[in-house]
Amino acid sequence: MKTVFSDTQLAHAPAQEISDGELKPAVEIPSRAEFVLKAVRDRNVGDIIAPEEFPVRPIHRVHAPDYVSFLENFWDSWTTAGRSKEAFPFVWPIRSLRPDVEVSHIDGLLGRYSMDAGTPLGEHTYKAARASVDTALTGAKLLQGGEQAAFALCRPPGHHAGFDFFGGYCFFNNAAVAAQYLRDNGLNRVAILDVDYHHGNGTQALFYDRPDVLFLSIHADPKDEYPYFLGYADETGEHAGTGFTRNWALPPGTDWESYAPALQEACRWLQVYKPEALIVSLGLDCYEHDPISGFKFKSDDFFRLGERLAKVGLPTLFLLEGGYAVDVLGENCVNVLEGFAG
Ligand code: Q9C
Ligand code: ZN
Repeated sequence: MKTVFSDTQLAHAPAQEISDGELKPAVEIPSRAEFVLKAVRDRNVGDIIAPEEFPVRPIHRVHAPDYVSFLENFWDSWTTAGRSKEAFPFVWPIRSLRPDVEVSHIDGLLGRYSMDAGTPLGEHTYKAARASVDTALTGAKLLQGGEQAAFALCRPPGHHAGFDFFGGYCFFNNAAVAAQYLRDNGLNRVAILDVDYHHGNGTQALFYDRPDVLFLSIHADPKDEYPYFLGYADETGEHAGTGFTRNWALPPGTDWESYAPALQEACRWLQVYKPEALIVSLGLDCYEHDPISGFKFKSDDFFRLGERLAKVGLPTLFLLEGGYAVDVLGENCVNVLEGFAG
């Protein structure tokens, strides 16, 4: 299986994040990708190739052009306002405020285009996020070229990012851009299975009213866990997309034994839907020692995850999402890929 990765993805290197009422060392850091890359090399998963550089068009198929421009121009506006360190939003146009007004100040724009205060932006965030999308798109292109599987080593991750907002360490929704790209290039039905510990709110929302992209997500119950405000079992799609979203919201402390039945059901939905390609939003934060998560996967369980996905028998694009136990991230990730490859 080929792996796609670009060093440009390392340029986004946040120092700190707002967490638990204090500024703490950031967890979505470049070494995540470096550890995964090292494991891919050491265990001979396959060739590692650089992504092709794509134009902005496939991103505009999923994200609002004004949002893309906001990210592109962010560092200029930020430094023009006299700031020099990382940015965090701190005010949002919720309910009784006006989301429709056009604000000028960067502090207003940060709130307009975000969902949380936990996602630092810096000088190189935009170019790293663009490179991460290029990696996802190159992976999609490998499937189109007839590969049975590919691994897009995306970073920063994508599944929390929506039509016009960033959050949850995500800026562009890599999985959604890849799915739309496959749709625009000849595939009629694409499925996304999100196994990150956190609900993929951005991906769900982007395809919520569409039957052509099935979205399945297995994650920590949002009543106990980020992103809190989406990802409940009663969210199943709307309009033409009714029935084409499914959520398995599992309790704190879930281990492989109690996870497996949800995965089994999700795989059955895939068999019924019969997509032409499967995109796996591969978070590794279900791991028992993940520093910000509460599930109990052992490293070996990631093999089983890969094995179960292989049984579905679809052309599959694995795309890295979360996972913050940095030193074992590579091992856990390659366990999935090896389990899949058999
Ligand atoms: N005290 C992904 O896994 N909340 N994003 C962290 C830490 C945000 C995770 C709170 C979690 C976002 C892609
Ligand atoms: Zn996650």
